[in-house]
Amino acid sequence: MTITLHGNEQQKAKYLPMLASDKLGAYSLSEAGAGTDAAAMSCKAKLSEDGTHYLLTGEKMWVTNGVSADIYVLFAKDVDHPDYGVKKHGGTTAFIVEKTFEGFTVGKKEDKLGIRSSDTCTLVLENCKVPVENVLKAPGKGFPIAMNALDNSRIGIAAQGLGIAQGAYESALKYAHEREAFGVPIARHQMITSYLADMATQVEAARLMVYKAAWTKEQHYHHNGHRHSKEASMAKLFAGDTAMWVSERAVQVLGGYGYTTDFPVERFFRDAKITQIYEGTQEVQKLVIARAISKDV
Ligand code: COS
Repeated sequence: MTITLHGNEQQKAKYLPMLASDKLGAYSLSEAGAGTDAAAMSCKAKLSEDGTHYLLTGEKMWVTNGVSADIYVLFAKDVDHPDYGVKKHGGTTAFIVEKTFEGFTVGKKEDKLGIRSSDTCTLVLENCKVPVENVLKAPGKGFPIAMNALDNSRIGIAAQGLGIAQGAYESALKYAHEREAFGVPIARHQMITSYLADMATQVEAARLMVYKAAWTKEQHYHHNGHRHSKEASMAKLFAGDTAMWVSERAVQVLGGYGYTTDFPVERFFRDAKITQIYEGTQEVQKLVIARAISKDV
């Protein structure tokens, strides 16, 4: 969670034990009109007259674990910050918000195609009262915190995509060796053999990209290496597409059975899709990669 990296000692002392126990944390950046274009967020924060707290107004969207969480790292624009209205992301501030804070409510819970065991919802802020000591780093310093968190979490989504692909591939492999057609296991029919070989290769390539991104991240934090934005986006892009492609092929290998809930591949197929969308769409990953490689010219 971002708090680990950006919180001050007081914030760490208060919140890390909570998160180490039974409390869940959530990250809240997106809004209805600010997904890919994160800097376009419209949630506002205004310092109270006595300077003790901020009042947050607006609505956040697509908050993973938003219903179950107790603590949120939530982004809003400080309207009194000198950069507000000057830079597009000007004034963006990261706040630690507790569910019990006055003016905070959990909004609509989404009914989703996949990842149904994790809730996704909106958060409604109506003059939500957040103490000034709950600002991460400093007012106006939130946008790099948000981007930096995404550099890290995209590796997590890449790993999720890899896990989905691996699960789908293993199900298809097992089924293809058990199911017979024309007197032999379907794994011995060349077309299925070809699918399985491609699936295995894609999964292996995705695994190496996830490991490379994780290694680059470690080099960045512990050995002064370059920032891992490009590697994280490449891993997420490749592993997300691999999850989608492999899980779709797995359904195909299982045929009609793959389309039913008797086998896990229909779930892998539904779950795979989100890895091409959240933590930044595949199109955003390409943007990040393209910006990074243009620096090499
Ligand atoms: N780490 C730290 N800081 C970063 C950064 C990174 N990876 N990437 C950008 N920044 C900083 C820049 O240095 C810049 O700071 P200054 O203005 O102080 O120089 C600031 O952030 C703005 O950067 P930039 O101009 O590149 O921002 P853009 O508005 O062009 O947006 C994209 C860039 C599209 C890449 C960004 O909005 C993005 O990642 N969008 C997708 C968001 C997303 O993934 N949402 C889904 C999950 S969250 S629920």
